[in-house]
Amino acid sequence: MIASPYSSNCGSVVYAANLQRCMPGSQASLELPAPDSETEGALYSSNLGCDTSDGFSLVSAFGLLACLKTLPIQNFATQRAECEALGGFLASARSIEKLLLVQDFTNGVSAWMGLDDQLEEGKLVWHDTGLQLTSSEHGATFAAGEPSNGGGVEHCIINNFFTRLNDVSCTMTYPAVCERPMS
Ligand SMILES: [Ca+2]
Repeated sequence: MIASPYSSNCGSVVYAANLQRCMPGSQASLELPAPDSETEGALYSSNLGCDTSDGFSLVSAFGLLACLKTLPIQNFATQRAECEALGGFLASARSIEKLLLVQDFTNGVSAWMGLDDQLEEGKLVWHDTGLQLTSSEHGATFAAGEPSNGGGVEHCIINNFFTRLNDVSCTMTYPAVCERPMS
């Protein structure tokens, strides 16, 4: 679960998801142009805890926020290294809401996620926390019958497999979703 940054950042203002910025309290109208950040100051910063350098975007959907970037098609190890070099981790999705947010972001194209059992078969570990996949997380996010370890070679995780997670060979090539922690 990602904490909402705007609950602490906005104070007496509200967050306008379509504008991706804080707006003045109940007087805000989404029909009006956004305030000029030059004159209104940091209150109207659009970052809201997402470092948007290097092409990352603040994504808002299903009641969650995440700081995401897609990486072009590569194998799992290459994607993990490139994402970590950007100060991120391959995206996590411990809930169906987070998984749907990520899959929305990739427009239904399968992409590498931050979860694998390369170290020990059957022990899937999240990259962002180092913690093992729980049974409830598995039930919420994996496709039926997955992870299957098909052919004994499926140790890395993609999304958008019948709208859920699936294990495939780490040497296959997919885009990846890189996620930066929200500050
Ligand atoms: Ca599989």
